Amino acid sequence: MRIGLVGFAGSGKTTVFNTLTGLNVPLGFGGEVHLGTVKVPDARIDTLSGMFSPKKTTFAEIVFSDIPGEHGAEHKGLSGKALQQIRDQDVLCLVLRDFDNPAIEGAPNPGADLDAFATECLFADLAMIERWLDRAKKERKDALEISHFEMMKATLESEKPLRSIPPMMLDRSKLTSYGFLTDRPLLVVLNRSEAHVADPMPFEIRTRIESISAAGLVLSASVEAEIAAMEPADQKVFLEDLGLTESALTRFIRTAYGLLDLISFFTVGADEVRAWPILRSTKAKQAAGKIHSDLERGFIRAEVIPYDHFIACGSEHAARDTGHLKVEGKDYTVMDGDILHIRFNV
Ligand SMILES: Nc1nc2c(ncn2[C@@H]2O[C@H](COP(=O)(O)OP(=O)(O)OP(=O)(O)O)[C@@H](O)[C@H]2O)c(=O)[nH]1
Ligand SMILES: [Mg+2]
Repeated sequence: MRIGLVGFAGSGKTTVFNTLTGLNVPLGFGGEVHLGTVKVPDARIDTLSGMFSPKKTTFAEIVFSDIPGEHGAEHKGLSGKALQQIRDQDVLCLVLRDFDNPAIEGAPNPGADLDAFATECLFADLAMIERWLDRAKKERKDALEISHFEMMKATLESEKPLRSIPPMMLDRSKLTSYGFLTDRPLLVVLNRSEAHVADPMPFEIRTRIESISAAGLVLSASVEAEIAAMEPADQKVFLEDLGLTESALTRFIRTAYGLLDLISFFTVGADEVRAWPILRSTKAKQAAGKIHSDLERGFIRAEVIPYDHFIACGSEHAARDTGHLKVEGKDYTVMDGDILHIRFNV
């Protein structure tokens, strides 16, 4: 999964990026896009790895991109280059400044920044759709496709993002090549000063976030950066002192997974124990395709043991003998924590 950190100059994107990835990219304005990969912590993988002692243990991964904001006297927004980089991401994470930054004039106004970002994305999508419609009418495109674009245009004109259109009303598989900005799942991070780390999200901002079908998270990047640099035992004490129970990374990943409706299935064996992130409601055959296209093409059946049953039985053998291993066909809906073994023939 790719998550792009975006937002206006000096909002704390690089600080958040360093905290999440454990890297140490220098702060300061502008620069290039930075990439960082993190493992998605999963205690179930730790347990399975302990049981199989495999040659390799592979966690699900998230690749974060730190996309710099635009710098310039009059322009406070996203550059064309940033917009292009945003289109490659699975999820956008908008970092809003809610602390005093001496390099930026004026008090923070995260609500206004959120509106400015939402509007900028909305206009970029609207311009793209209007161009498409102009061309489509000349070229006599399919009437159904035109009606879908008209509906998207009306949605944007009523100041709603495309992600607010329910799946049953729009076939998104036909839209992937456009990379619409307002159709990306959006996670809004309110980056606060140290004094307000444990305060809840202000009502006014929460309402705005809900109105654009996004998810929200509060953190203080500079505090989290300090915590990330500590020994694990000290981290816990420090978090508790602040009135927090989990690090930003843990909260961040859980929110992102929830937003995307992601779950994990597992494959186990002496060679590798591995977590595979998939969208909830994925069928067994498509899930097999995540492992390798041959497994999808030549899919015969899936042998499934739910994680909890596996742990209760203690081994694959015991699970099989006690009827906890189910044989499922291609249309089986894979559940979070399923241990899969795919039978295939190509
Ligand atoms: N007080 C406080 N300062 C912060 C916080 N997060 C970031 N800063 C400071 O704000 C300044 C800018 O932070 P960066 O992370 O470089 O901001 P950025 O969004 O990456 O900026 P660009 O890359 O220029 O778009 C730095 O001096 C940080 O130390 C925070 O949570 N609290
Ligand atoms: Mg930066």
